[in-house]
Amino acid sequence: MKVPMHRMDRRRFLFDSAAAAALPSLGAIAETLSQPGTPAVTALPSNAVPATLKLHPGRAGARVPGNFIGLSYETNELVDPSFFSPRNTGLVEQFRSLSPRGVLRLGGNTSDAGYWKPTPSTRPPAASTRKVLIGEPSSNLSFAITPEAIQNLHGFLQATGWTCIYGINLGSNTPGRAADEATYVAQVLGLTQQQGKLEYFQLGNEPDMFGRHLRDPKTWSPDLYMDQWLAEVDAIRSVLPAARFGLPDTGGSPGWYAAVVNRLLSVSDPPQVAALTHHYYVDGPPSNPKMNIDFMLTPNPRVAELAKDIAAAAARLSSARDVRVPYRMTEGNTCYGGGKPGVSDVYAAALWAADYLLDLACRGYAGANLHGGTGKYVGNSLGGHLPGDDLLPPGAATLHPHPFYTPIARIGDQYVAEPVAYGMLFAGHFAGTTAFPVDFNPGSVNATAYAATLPTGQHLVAIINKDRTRALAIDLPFYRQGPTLTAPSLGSSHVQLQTSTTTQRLSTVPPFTAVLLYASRSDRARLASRPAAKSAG
Ligand code: BDP
Repeated sequence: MKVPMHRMDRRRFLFDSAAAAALPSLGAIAETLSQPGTPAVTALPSNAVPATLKLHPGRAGARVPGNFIGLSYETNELVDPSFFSPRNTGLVEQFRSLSPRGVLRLGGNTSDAGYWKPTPSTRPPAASTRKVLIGEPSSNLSFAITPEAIQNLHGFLQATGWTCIYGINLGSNTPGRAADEATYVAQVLGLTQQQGKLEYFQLGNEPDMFGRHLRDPKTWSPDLYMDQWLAEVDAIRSVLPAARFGLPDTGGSPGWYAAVVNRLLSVSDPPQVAALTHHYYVDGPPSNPKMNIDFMLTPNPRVAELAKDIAAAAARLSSARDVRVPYRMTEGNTCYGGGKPGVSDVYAAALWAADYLLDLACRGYAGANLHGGTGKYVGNSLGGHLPGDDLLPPGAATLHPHPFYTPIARIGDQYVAEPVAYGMLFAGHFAGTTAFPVDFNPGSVNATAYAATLPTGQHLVAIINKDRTRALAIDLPFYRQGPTLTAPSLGSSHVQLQTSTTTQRLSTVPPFTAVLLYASRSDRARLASRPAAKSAG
């Protein structure tokens, strides 16, 4: 694993919660995992709760694309052409470590503030189309996107092996400028249908929220959005007929999917829809006391509701068009408003990310992009500053990544993988697999399980124990322990994703630990010889 561990000199371990003190043995367990030849977990803790797990590998579920893992960055990052550049080798290396072929989504609130500046003399759009009021009414966050930024973005994507979902301003743009920008971006990045780097365009970020900062809330509606979206799309298609689009990229409002699909089905010459998309944050803002570690790790019914609505809309569009329209979670993280210190930037966020991403994968999502980037630009997306900073005592800001939820942070002169990135790495083991259902009963323990078949036919199981105090006793014969996510406590910034070298069977998943388990050959042989019995464990 090339991802550097947290530098302990940052002393972010100050955020370790009381749970660390209550569980002095977990550190010892984590140590043990890294020692060759020793059993991963030696003794069954007395409080281990027995779990039952039945696997159904014969019932193929969602196919998890190889490019499932993604990151989301503010379009504002493009204002500095040296950021997404092949010469920014530290960032390139972090992307490559996270996934050999992920998807970078550019968007966020700032995507409705950027303007295309093809030549040095190009002027910003007229003030009437430039009105961007994000957060503070006085903020004007207009910024230029230049050809140099797009060329460097292409080099960055080539260096990382990633592709891109490119956000174009809908909130304060003109169709003509959008078409000029799209033409240039498509020409430089190349379309993925032709082995290029551009997956699709998205026009406008969270249009369901435009009534708060860009449009008249009294009249704004999905239909008005579609009028404006189609005007920009048509301008792009007139110069770039092969262009594909993701929409509606909403912040919530699942009702919008159906309205958008209705409208798409009513136009005579519909554009190519590459994906239906939405965003998800557990809750927020940082000042919200409810947004704590325990709430973050509690199963949230909104995940299933959003999945149900977007899957239904995608299915309706797919059957009407006779093509498969996928759905993707294009921007999300723990706490909106830039993340919360001590919640979004600690180990609990790694467990949240691992669980959330695998949940989406098994619910049929084509991918998920977790949001982050540079503190300044996420700050701009929120009106000019990160509200999480207001919660910190004086002088503590340097102990945290900015934004607080970012998977990859810039600390000093280095790019560092933050806790959320470890959860992404864990979940990334399911990329390229085919999920299958499980019946998992962890009793009253807060734990989840997911399973999939690798292209080799081997079975893979993930067990994520999010419980603060209780271990899970599991009985999975013929499975060996793979990468394991641990930390001294839920509030720790010292996260470990370690590969166990033990051949011993894992019988216990300690509290706040996530483990991947790979079937040994004997399991495959056993299942092959007993095709009717689709269960193991
Ligand atoms: C999303 C916006 C993004 C923000 C994020 C946040 O698209 O630009 O940075 O919220 O609040 O809704 O952290």
